[in-house]
Amino acid sequence: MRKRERTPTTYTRITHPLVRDEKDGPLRRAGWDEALDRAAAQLAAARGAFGMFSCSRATNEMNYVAQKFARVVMGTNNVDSCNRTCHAPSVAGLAAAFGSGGGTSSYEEVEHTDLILMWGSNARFAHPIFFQHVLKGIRNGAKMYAVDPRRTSTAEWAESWLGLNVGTDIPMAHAIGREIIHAGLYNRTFVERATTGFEEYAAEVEPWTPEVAERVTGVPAAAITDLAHAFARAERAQLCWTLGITEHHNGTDNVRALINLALLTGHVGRYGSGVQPLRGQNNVQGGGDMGAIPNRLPGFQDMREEGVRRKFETAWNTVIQPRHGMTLTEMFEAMDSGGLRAVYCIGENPAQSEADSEQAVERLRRLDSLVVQDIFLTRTAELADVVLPATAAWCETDGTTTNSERRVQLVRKALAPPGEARDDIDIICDLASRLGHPWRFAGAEAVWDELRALSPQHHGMTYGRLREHHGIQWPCPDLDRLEPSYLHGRLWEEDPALRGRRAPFGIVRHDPPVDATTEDFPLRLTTGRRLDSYNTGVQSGSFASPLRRGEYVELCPEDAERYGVVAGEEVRVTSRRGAVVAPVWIDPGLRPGLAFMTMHFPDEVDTNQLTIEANDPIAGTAEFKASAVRVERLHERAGG
Ligand SMILES: Nc1nc2c(c(=O)[nH]1)N[C@H]1C(S)=C(S)[C@@H](COP(=O)(O)OP(=O)(O)OC[C@H]3O[C@@H](n4cnc5c(=O)[nH]c(N)nc54)[C@H](O)[C@@H]3O)O[C@H]1N2
Ligand SMILES: Nc1nc2c(c(=O)[nH]1)N[C@H]1C(S)=C(S)[C@@H](COP(=O)(O)OP(=O)(O)OC[C@H]3O[C@@H](n4cnc5c(=O)[nH]c(N)nc54)[C@H](O)[C@@H]3O)O[C@H]1N2
Ligand SMILES: [Mo]
Repeated sequence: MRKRERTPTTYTRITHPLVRDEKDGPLRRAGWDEALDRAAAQLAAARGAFGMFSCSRATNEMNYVAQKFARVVMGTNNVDSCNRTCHAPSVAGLAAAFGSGGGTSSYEEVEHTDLILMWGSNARFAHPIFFQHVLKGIRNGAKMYAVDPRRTSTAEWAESWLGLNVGTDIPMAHAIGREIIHAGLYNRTFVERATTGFEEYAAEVEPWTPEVAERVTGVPAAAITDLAHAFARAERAQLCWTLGITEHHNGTDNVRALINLALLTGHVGRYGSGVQPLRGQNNVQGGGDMGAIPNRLPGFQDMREEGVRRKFETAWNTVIQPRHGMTLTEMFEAMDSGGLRAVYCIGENPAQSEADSEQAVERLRRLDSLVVQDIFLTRTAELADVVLPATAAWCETDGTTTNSERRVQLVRKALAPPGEARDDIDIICDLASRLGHPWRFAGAEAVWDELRALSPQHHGMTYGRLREHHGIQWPCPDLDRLEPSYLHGRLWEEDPALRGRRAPFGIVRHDPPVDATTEDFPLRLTTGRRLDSYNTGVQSGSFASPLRRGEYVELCPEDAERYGVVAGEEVRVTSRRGAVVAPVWIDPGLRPGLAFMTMHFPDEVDTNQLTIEANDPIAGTAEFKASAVRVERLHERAGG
């Protein structure tokens, strides 16, 4: 257990390369040539056992070049990003239902809809820009429903808050689906025209009466029925979700259960109606679109298809592996067996962001070589053999990023990078050159134009047009017109020849969280975000603010009383994997039995020592949202 330090850690920018001469020796300053030579030699030695983590904070262009490095220079599809820890289940679930992994609507449509269902999402804190559109929608008359175990800041704006037990989203969704069917409110035309598997779905949800669901979810049957009727009767509805749905051992099943509700009611494929996962880091959508994922080439094209492979092989003058690479999760597992011996980590901090972080750090230590390219000296960088200082994508480079509504937008260089820091793309190209691939791009636009030639859904988006239209949503195959703001309008076509593929209902079953609550671990701990801080705190840890109050374990007043603890008191929080010390915060928006912590202050309180590495078998995402813990007093109070 790490001792809690009272002074918050701050990070400073890395301004020159660093190398380590011996495995357990210190990092020392090096010149660029020495650092790059060394990184190249180490990666060359690990061919066949190499993996790359790519940065969802950086541009599309950088992600395109990074995945090309993995595939062409290192000959592997082992490339992944933080999408694995957050929305991989959304991409998998959407792709299974609709054939593509993007959210179906646009932000503007949220302003012109009748019902906004925020499911497992604290957008008021985590998606404040999107939330402005939600507020406009509410002002225009939309009703918002919030489904979240905590009465969050988002829920404060809702017509109705459904405070369900953690990990009971499938019972909740199934009960809503059953009620819609029994009340005769489902959209027969759409179900018959555009979906498959309705009978099987209706049979699957049949046992979930509102009363049975109330017993499992803890939400009154009347509230479930009310939401079912409101959702089905709404002329237009937006179903938005985030990590409350995906960060579970069955996250993909959860996503399918929500998509089922949109299929049942026809709330998809029309202006104002759709399903939207609000993505995580600013360019995690784009990183995946650029192929920085193990199962897709740029433009979400599958390398198992020969035609696709041929196209890229010709363009890149290489051989593409015809099978999917390892996910981030699988790469960590392969570090145990020696199947993965070298990692090139660009703009990720897995030493603190992975579930069961102590195990993650041990695995990173065991690598033959770790090359880290970041803007700050993170805890992951401290473990590296070579550290390469990069420019910050959002203010020191040119390029594009893609947001949750699939909109590609330009970012422009506004500041000079500090010290010897260099552009991510230039660093990758210099490494590629040392490994026999003399790459050079005349700026970000040249990279983008190479991508446009290979990805039909981006083909029509020249930099000129992106400038002219203030960003363009994909798909944009043509240079002379724009597509509608929403996807899958074809599902509504009467003519089967025009309609395309039907969307299947997902037949999924309730499966409670892996880490069971027991007498020894009676509290359900869920983890997440606050408005004032960002992920592992690397980029948000350096400013002082009265809002940033550091880490706490948040409990409801009843539980604080039950465990004899008071606000501000330091307590020990223990799970089956580790223990941390944190002060108590009392939050009346929590229900008895539920505790909350963030992931923002790992240097002071390493929350991920508590979380469980129970992964979704389809997407590989860990169950960050459900661990079992106990809370104990550290000191006996006098007279207490
Ligand atoms: N300020 C800020 N903004 C951020 C970030 C940040 O660190 N700080 N990080 C960015 C990233 S990478 C991401 S992925 C997004 C994440 O954005 P969100 O997913 O909105 O954020 P979280 O707080 O992790 O989780 C959302 C909600 O899930 C609820 N929840 C927990 N368990 C369950 C459950 O079993 N069922 C349901 N229905 N809900 C549950 C929690 O109570 C929480 O309110 O935010 C992005 N934006
Ligand atoms: N307990 C718990 N743990 C969680 C979660 C949770 O809800 N609960 N959520 C998970 C989720 S959704 C996510 S996304 C992960 C986040 O996990 P990570 O991505 O590992 O964490 P970040 O702190 O976002 O790290 C981003 C890194 O990118 C660097 N960076 C920023 N811009 C640039 C750039 O332009 N170039 C380069 N080279 N580097 C750059 C930053 O300095 C920082 O080190 O955490 C996961 N872990
Ligand atoms: Mo995320």
